[in-house]
Amino acid sequence: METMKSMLAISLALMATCTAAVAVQVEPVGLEQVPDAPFEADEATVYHQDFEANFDGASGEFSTGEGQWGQGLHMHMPDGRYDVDASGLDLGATGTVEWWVRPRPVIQAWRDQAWRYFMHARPAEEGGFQLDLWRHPRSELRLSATMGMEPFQPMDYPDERVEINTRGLDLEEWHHMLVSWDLTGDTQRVWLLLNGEGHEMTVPAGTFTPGSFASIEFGNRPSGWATPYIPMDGGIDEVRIQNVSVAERLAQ
Ligand SMILES: [Ca+2]
Repeated sequence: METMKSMLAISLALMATCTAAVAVQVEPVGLEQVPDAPFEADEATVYHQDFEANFDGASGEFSTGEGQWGQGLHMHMPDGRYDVDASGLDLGATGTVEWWVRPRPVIQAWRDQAWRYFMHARPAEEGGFQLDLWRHPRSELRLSATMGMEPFQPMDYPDERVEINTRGLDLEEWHHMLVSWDLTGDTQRVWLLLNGEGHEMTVPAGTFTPGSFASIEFGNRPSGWATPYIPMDGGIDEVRIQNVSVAERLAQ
């Protein structure tokens, strides 16, 4: 009887795994236009930082220096980071975070062997919807969407992820990053675009429970993780957060 029970449990687990794998669909998409000027605040913009004047949120080792436009924030080894307090932002079931990045060219971050963290959208409630964007030689640039995620998960976890190969990127240039989500409707959608090209991931409604965010964090390990530092080591500029998804800006 115990054997049958455990066989049944294994079968159910396998079925659940297969269902999840089929449920996640990833399609290539592109922006109609990559931004070619500093962002203009529009009615959907809930946060904008160009690093041209005094700003809050940077901590650890950091300095200001050349940006994509004017001045940018340079986050240094080992603990430089930039955190946006998202608790007061009108950000929930839909949103877009975009910014420009330039890891220090000498570290060859787009093709090296290190684990580097680019962004973490930290949920207001523990176990809430969160987004993680990082690069690792085995995963390339990866955006994952989870309901809470512990560090040091297996490399093939979770199924709800989008990856972009970064090996061809120019080490000297600034690059446009965009992460977006829309958890409303019959399918929930999450996007990752790098220099205007990337992927749309769709999952069935109910896969993720929309919630608000405590912080949007850039350039190092997520706050609260007891891991060693995971520095991006380089510059960011023109951080913009909107409370709408990128859907209407995609090329048809
Ligand atoms: Ca700037």
